[in-house]
Amino acid sequence: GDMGVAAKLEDIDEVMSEEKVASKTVIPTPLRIGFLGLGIMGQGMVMNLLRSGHEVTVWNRTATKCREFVKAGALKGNNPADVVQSCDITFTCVADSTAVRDIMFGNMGVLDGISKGKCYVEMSTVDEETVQDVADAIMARGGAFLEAPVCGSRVPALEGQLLILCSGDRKLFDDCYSCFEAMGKRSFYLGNEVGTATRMKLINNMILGNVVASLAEGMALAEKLGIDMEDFAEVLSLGSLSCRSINHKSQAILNGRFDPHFPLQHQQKDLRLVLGLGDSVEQPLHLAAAANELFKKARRMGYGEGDVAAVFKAANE
Ligand code: NA7
Repeated sequence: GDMGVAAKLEDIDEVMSEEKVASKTVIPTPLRIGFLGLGIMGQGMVMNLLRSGHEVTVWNRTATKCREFVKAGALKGNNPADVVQSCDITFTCVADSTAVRDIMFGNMGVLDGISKGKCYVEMSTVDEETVQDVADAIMARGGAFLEAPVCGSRVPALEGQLLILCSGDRKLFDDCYSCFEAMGKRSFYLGNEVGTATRMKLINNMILGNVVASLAEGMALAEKLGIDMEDFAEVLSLGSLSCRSINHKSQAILNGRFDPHFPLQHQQKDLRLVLGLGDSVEQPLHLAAAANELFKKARRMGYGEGDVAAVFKAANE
């Protein structure tokens, strides 16, 4: 292929655009904000809350991850209960339902800090039963609950460009306005029924998982047929399939770079959860079922903490 274009393609590794971050004008709520979970997503989200002038108290299971945020102006909570007690609205964004339940129901967990009027926003993507249990427990103590799973990975989180899908307490959604402005490019209120937002998020990620699995198979086939991979990635990026996911993931596969933007184990979790949703209404999901097996294999091969693009390793065996 053309050298100039090929060289440019190598730079497509997703980098944060300072422009997108700087162009925001958010008027921060005076409410005190708590944030539990400083993983790949939480880190970007908290930085944008701080940058826009919110008062944020953070907590993470591995406490060392709090340091950078305290330097950037955050307060540090000793445990989830402590954060909830000292804040008006507490957000959580952690790995999976085990993490959500530990933080909620564990010793000095969220529930120990909830009293009448406290607000809790669950931003992790977990199964509906867990979301419902969390919502019930919060509301039984007089708290308000909103589920707010997000679409977007590491870079959109850093840029404040997430899509925030919400269902639950309408007033709480309104009170989150400036926080959602800081973290997202759009937020949606999808109704008061718990589970609605998670369902939409899971279907979005099902399509994403199918696309990435298909890309991985396509690139594995191309390699076996002796097709020039750089040319192929370039063709993909110039054709109608060109989008952030295809472009970034094809570059990751090409360069064998699987540092996590969206951890593969979370993609597999989302596929597993969406297959359950399909079950519940007898909707066949042939492609998602096949993609799930491929991601499962990649986990088994040790790529769970790597990027979703590492599913190529399973496809290319
Ligand atoms: P990461 O980068 O894998 O981060 C996971 C976070 O979850 C991290 O803060 C972990 O704390 C925390 N975690 C995991 N297990 C536990 C338990 N048992 N108790 C407390 N905290 C826990 O995930 P992402 O940021 O990419 O994704 C977060 C969510 O958004 C997820 O649902 C995605 O599907 C969407 P640690 O630092 O390991 O102590």
